[in-house]
Amino acid sequence: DNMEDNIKCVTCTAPVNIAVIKYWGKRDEELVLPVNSSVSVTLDQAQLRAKTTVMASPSFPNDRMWLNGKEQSMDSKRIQNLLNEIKQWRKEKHNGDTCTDGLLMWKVHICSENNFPTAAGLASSAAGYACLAYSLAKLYNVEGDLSAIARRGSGSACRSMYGGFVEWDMGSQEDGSDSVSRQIASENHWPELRVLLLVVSDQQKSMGSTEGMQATLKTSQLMDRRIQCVPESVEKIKEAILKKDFKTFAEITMKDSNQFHAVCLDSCPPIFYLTDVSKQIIQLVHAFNSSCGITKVAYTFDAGPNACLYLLEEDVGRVLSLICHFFPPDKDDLNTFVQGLQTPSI
Ligand code: 2P0
Repeated sequence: DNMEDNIKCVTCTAPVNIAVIKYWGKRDEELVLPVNSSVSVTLDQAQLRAKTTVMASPSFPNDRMWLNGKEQSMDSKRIQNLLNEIKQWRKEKHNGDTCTDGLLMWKVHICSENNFPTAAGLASSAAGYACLAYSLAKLYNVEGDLSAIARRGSGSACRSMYGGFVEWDMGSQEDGSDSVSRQIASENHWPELRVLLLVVSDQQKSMGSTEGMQATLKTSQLMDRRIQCVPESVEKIKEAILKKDFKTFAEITMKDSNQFHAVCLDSCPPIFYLTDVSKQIIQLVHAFNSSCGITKVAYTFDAGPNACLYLLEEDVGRVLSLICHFFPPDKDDLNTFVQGLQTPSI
């Protein structure tokens, strides 16, 4: 971070968030404005995170970007919109006087990496764009509601700007100025709450979220009904979070996940994100809850087959052993693990 050395460099990390009330569908593609509000839980950065370094220098001939070591095109509209908006903030701060502001003329290099599979329905874009928005704001030394900037990169990214429990308010303004996220409760609010991520597949998903939601909005008749239902679910789950009412939290979470996958199935052609293994996990959770006589575990699935389970700390042991019993790791996984132990890794 030294302008005299003719390079300015910032590195940040950002966490993943998993929605319990899903975002699916945009009313404005350009501004990334959703058709419904959503609610999520931000995960601990110690385990899953994006890490982004942004650099600006007069010696860079163009803007360039790398994701997990592979160069990506900077032509992406989302990246351009995000970068332009941050630069606009900087201009406004300096009263539009770009001539004296060398930094705005310098090109940027962006390097981002995730420590988990990208595009496997593990919310990698959320952490990535949240991290990019935050790093660029630091680079350009601007302040403001960064959730609106992150949103321009990827809708769900605006929820990764806060820890704990977060709501992304869909807002009502045409310019998107009130489509921002805010914290419902902090990361210290419900320390007994745990998340288990069951990686069913780390392959890239077949249909990206952006295309998927467009198809659903265009073709699903059930989607209108979903849009009517969400506001009540949002209010109820916020109340359950504040009261630490796990049963209500869990039941709304599962219902919303199933409703989201129902509108996917109702799209034409239908969109399938759940696999047979995902469905077995759903059945296992319901069987476990009914054998306990109380809802102890909730599942939720994003635009991919991987399961996210919410449960309380006291039940983690029992649930993990149940999962390991019914879904034992296969031999190849074991071999990889053993080889991994034998080969020194960085
Ligand atoms: C969510 N998903 O609320 C929902 C649930 C996937 C299923 O937000 O087009 O990558 O970049 O705004 O944010 C994934 O959508 O989509 C997503 P864009 P994004 O987490």
